Amino acid sequence: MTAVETHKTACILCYVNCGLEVEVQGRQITKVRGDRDNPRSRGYLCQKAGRIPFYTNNTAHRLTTPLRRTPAGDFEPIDWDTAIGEIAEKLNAIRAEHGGYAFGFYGGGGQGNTLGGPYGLALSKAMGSSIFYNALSQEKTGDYWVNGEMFGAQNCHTAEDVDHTDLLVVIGSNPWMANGFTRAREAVAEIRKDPARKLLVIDPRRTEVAEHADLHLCLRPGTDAFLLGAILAIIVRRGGEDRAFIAAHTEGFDAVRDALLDIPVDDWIRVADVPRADVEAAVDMILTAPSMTVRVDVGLQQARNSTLNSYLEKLLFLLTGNFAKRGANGLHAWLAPLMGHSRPDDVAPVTGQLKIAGLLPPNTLPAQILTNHPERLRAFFVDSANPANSVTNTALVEQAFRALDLMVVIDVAMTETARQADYVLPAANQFEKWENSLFTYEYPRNYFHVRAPLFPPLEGTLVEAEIYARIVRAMGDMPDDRTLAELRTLAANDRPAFAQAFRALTRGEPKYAAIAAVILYETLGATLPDGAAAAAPWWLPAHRFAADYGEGVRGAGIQGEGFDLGENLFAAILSERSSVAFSDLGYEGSWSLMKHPDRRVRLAVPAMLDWLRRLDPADAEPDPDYPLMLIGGQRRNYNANQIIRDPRWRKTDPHGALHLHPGDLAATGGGAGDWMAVETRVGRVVVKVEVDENLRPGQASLPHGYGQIYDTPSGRVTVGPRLNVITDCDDCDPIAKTPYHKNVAIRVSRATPSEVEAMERQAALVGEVA
Ligand SMILES: Nc1nc2c(c(=O)[nH]1)N[C@H]1C(S)=C(S)[C@@H](COP(=O)(O)OP(=O)(O)OC[C@H]3O[C@@H](n4cnc5c(=O)[nH]c(N)nc54)[C@H](O)[C@@H]3O)O[C@H]1N2
Ligand SMILES: Nc1nc2c(c(=O)[nH]1)N[C@H]1C(S)=C(S)[C@@H](COP(=O)(O)OP(=O)(O)OC[C@H]3O[C@@H](n4cnc5c(=O)[nH]c(N)nc54)[C@H](O)[C@@H]3O)O[C@H]1N2
Ligand code: SF4
Ligand SMILES: [Mo]
Repeated sequence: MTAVETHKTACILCYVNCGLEVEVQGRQITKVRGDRDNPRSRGYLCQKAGRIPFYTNNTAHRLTTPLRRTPAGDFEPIDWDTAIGEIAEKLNAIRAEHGGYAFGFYGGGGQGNTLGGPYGLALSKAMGSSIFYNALSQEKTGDYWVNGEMFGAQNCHTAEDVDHTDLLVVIGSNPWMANGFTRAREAVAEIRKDPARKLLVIDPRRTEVAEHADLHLCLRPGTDAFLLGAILAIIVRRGGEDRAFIAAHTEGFDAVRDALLDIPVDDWIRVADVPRADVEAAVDMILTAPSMTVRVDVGLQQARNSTLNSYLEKLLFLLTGNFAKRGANGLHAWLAPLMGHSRPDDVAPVTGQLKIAGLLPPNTLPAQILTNHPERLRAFFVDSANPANSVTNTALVEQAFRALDLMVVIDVAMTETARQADYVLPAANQFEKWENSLFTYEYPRNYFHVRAPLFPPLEGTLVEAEIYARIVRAMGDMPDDRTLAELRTLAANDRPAFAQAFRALTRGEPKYAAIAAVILYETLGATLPDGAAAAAPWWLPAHRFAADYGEGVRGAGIQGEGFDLGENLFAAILSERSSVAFSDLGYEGSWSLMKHPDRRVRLAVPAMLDWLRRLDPADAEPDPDYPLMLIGGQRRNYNANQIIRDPRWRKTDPHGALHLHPGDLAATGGGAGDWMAVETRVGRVVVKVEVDENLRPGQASLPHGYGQIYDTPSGRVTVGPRLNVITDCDDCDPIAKTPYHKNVAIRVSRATPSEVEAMERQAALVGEVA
């Protein structure tokens, strides 16, 4: 019997990354508790974390050898040296013949693993490429674009002080199911218990969090811009704006006020289909609250008028002065920003698509490949993402992947995306290596959590850092061994001298700057305690952050000056197993994080004010051919993006049911438990149907995170809907190209007898997916 060990780690099922204390026996996690020593999550866990052993314990679906596509279209196992050698050779040929635009990268991290990211990007830079897509650029880039305009950089990012707020406003997010901020259910329960604190929810569905609300504005799906516009208009008509805050900290209020005063308030409230009295009551709550924080997520950001929604949501807290103070919204620190900042002239070749925060939208990915344009995308790496399931229009995405000259997928399992690849490289999973996440969405105190492995890598797999290091080396891009050995010696004995030598090397040679992460891994990494080599790239941001925000670092309790402060910060993040506070800039710290040199918020964003003026109520009318409005990707109790590949992890909702309002279900002539066809202009999926009385009439919902395909001894099974089979790349935001997944126009009918038979056959096989 192997001994039971207790370890600290983190949950990887959403970007809150709660601290876990786990019991481990051999290669199994046998018990999961909340880590009370974790200062961020303080022992909290949601319904999903206890099911995390389904990610670690079942290795039946793990990849354990590199795979190469055969001419017949299936895969053959090959050894690592062959895989790395062939991939490196093909990359060199593409780089020499076509240059950087031919190479693209997707992913580089999921909800709990961002440590591979710097290595993937090093390869990208070595290829001379800046064609980069990830999950954020199909949900958050509208928000980032607005942040760039208002705060001066697209990686100025706001967070919420939920714990201290007097009024929590939740728009298009369901923290009860999706969390999204720390201790979500507890924090909501605390607000509910305190009669002085209030909760306002804006969501078409009576969500689990709306059940706790003091007021729920149950708007018509897709009409947030109208409702938020009307709310803001009422605020300025009443003179409710915070004049002192506006004068002290902002520019452009007059233009904003003029645009808001033009809004036909009653018409727009009618479009949103909420009682006028409720809207007035909401404004009363907002204007009387000593502090308010606004919490949004993809219910607003993947809804119609997405980028405009993000602008209006920010005006709500800015015009009322609920920014950079206790209980409000504020900018948060990052050890290193998760994304970049793009200039307005930074566009992709072929599509001319604007980059935002250094990212391109997956909605434009097929167009970047399926063309004869000389600068088209030819070689593509996907790491820690499953775009064949998670990106709009599955059929088109798969067609594009098959049109590439080279596609490499790095994953732990044979995903739907990996099935399209030329090479599949098996990674060690998130509890078999050093990892961290980068979502430091707290305000004003920020924590960073580096996790130590619980298990050694599964045999046959490699850690991402090692995979990319081997590729870069095989491409011939690494400095010579003597240079590396000298750096290693310096790193072990004299960090300031190492810093100098490292800087000299990377500043002297752009090709070494490109692969700085890999050089750190192979030099400094080799000297780090406990085999934490992969964490070496954090050394650079630790020094940069300490140099820029020394006050914040010391405010979080890490001592030192100059170079020492950076070293101490790096040592702290490496050694603290329950996460460490790395920055506390106080509530006023938002101003030092702003990037406009005068530290004043730009309230007037001309493109947004134009859009507001052009909003047309007719656009909110239902499509007669596709009359229902689908939440295309609802967060429920047991979905977690595409992370867990074992259907048994779900305690409920095994088939990923379609939810309909009882009246809408009756209109189809079907009943609960029937198989239904959901159709759009793009595609058709067949799903089981259930009733949900909390939906608005006319609104439907399908869950996010299903559609995994497994091979069983009795045949191939798709578990739950491949939702993006029905979504359309062009149904998206005009600026950021964010898909309008929360407002997908559909029609529903009963499935045909042959569809029913096929679905029943597959449903019977789900139990065989071990
Ligand atoms: N259980 C679970 N939790 C998760 C995840 C998961 O897969 N499963 N994924 C994580 C990730 S990556 C993300 S991005 C977050 C997303 O988290 P959320 O955004 O909270 O999740 P969703 O359920 O997609 O959508 C939120 C709400 O939008 C509402 N909605 C639909 N249409 C509209 C509309 O037109 N206007 C408004 N105002 N609301 C609308 C829906 O009714 C729903 O309540 O969840 C994270 N947490
Ligand atoms: N229609 C519709 N589509 C949506 C959404 C929606 O609401 N509706 N939501 C969108 C949102 S908000 C998001 S965030 C995306 C999420 O979708 P994706 O961007 O595809 O990301 P994940 O689901 O997190 O993908 C996780 C992948 O990483 C793999 N993996 C797990 N651990 C490791 C590891 O250690 N190393 C490596 N290399 N791989 C690993 C998993 O096997 C899986 O393939 O989906 C988006 N797509
Ligand atoms: S809130 Fe997110 S990180 Fe925390 S336990 Fe739930 S899924 Fe895991
Ligand atoms: Mo997401």
